[in-house]
Amino acid sequence: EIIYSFSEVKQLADAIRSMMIRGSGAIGLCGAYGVYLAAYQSKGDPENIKQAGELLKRTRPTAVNLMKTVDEMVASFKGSGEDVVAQLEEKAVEIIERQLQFEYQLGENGAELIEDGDTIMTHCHSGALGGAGYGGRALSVIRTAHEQGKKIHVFTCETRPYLQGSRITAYELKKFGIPHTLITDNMSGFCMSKRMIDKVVVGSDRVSANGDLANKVGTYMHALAAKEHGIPFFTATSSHTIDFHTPSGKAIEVEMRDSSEVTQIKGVPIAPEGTKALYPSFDITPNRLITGIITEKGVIQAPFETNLRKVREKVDILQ
Ligand code: RUB
Repeated sequence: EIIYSFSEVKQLADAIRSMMIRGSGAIGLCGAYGVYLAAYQSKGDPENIKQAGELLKRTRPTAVNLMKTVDEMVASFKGSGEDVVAQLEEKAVEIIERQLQFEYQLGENGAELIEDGDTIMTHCHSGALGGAGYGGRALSVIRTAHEQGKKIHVFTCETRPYLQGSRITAYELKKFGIPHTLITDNMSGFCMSKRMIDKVVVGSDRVSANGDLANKVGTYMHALAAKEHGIPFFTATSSHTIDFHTPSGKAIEVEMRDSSEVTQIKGVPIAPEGTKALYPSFDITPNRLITGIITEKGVIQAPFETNLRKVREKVDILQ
């Protein structure tokens, strides 16, 4: 496991932008700690803290946890000076503890949906509680089911071009002793058509108020295939990732990354020079393809707009 340490907010922002740190939960917590770091470095200068918050929020536009945790931190302090440093340290710890508690609880709720003998497909890396880095919802469900003694098998999609599914998810599954098979992103339709997959559980970067889901590009394609084959499709997320200010998936900004991340692998070209490429980092899965949204408050089903609103009433403090 790699431990990173950052002494400057700019370094941390670069690490989020360059995907050294990634995944919605993990970058959300980094946002919280980034604001604290700014307070520590500036000895509690409010203007400096606010500017650091804006810098952190500009790093990646799709995952809503980052915006929410930064805003929550910046709105939470009063005054200036060393007292602000102490206030923000306490707040950052509160946010991380809350997230861990949510992940534990949503893991319990989601594991109830998993049956003994199930094969579950996941996409990208939605890490497990206590795994490599914080954040993570899909693996929290999978890991809880495994720890309950259910004999499960996981299909993890490699997730080109960053290969989170093979580099990180397969690593964590191995670490937790959960049997798994690595597939490339384009194999899910084949595996579903052969009844090799019973359920799909993915993470989420943002869920809009009507239940549309933004998650790693490829998620939509898996959801379509799952619908075609009558395979339940879940997203595992905390209520913190539901964005009630965004009415539907159409309003979610999808991060477009540099095309060289598609035409090269670690700087080595894999396409003829000058080839045009596209890299939308996420896609939007419409709510009609989603069976349920697993949260720490329970599993939310259609009609999503109404049922998500009920969740909002219980968690208003986070919005
Ligand atoms: C990561 C990704 C993950 C979600 C949920 O994308 O799409 O599925 O962020 O992760 P990227 P988690 O690698 O581009 O950040 O449940 O860990 O928050």
